[in-house]
Amino acid sequence: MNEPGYRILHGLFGGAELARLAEAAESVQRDVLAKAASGRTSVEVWPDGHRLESVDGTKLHWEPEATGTIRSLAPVSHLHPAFDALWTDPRLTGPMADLLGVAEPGPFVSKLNFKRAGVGSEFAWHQDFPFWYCCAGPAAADIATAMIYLDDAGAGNGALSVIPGSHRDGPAPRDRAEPTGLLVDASKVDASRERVLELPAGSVLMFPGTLVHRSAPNRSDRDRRTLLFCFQPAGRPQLAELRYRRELLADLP
Ligand SMILES: O=C(O)CCC(=O)C(=O)O
Repeated sequence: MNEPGYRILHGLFGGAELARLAEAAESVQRDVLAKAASGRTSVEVWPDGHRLESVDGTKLHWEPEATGTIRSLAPVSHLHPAFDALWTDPRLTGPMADLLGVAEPGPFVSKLNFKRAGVGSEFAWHQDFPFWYCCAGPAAADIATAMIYLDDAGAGNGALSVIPGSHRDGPAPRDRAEPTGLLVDASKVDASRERVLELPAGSVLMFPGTLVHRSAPNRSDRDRRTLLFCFQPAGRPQLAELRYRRELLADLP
């Protein structure tokens, strides 16, 4: 991986194709909300109080402070063919093969983050690695994300921020007082190194699981929707086939 630990691909999607992906996000949201309203779902509450509801093979993560608004859906690619096609799109798989150092990247999990205007909540400083480690064990080191921007992202609508180079230090010390046990200890993050990545719709950001990142709440009047496609070497089990084993956090700092 290059020095800053992330790669930006400008203008990978655009025009009618980008509009189709954004429409797909809205159509998936409509279908999932309709099914959630039917009540035939199972609900789990995370230690931080966030509610996750299983609908149609996806976990619907509700916005904690905006009743009826979806924060994210994962996995999501099985819910729309336009999403599913992204797993084999050479514009993603080529750079991802380079990043992972493998000939053939395959799916681990897909996610749709809505970060809606006015209500999209924050993501505190974290690495994706601890969550993946609790599911995939050491194989989590071989997973990386392609984040596809469906809307322009700026400081005002909760653009993603990163700590360049943080991936090189491996798993970061976690905040032991925080209920999920998954967040980075913010007191140990050098916030003077924070870089807010303001990117136009159609961009793609690629980064490994150990890059420290966060995003502010979206208090603006502009949605900040993104698709996150997490790749790993082809042939390995996907997240949905694995069990979350919180006890594995004990292996990490
Ligand atoms: O969409 C964002 O702002 C953050 C995404 C992220 O870090 C996550 O989904 O784990």
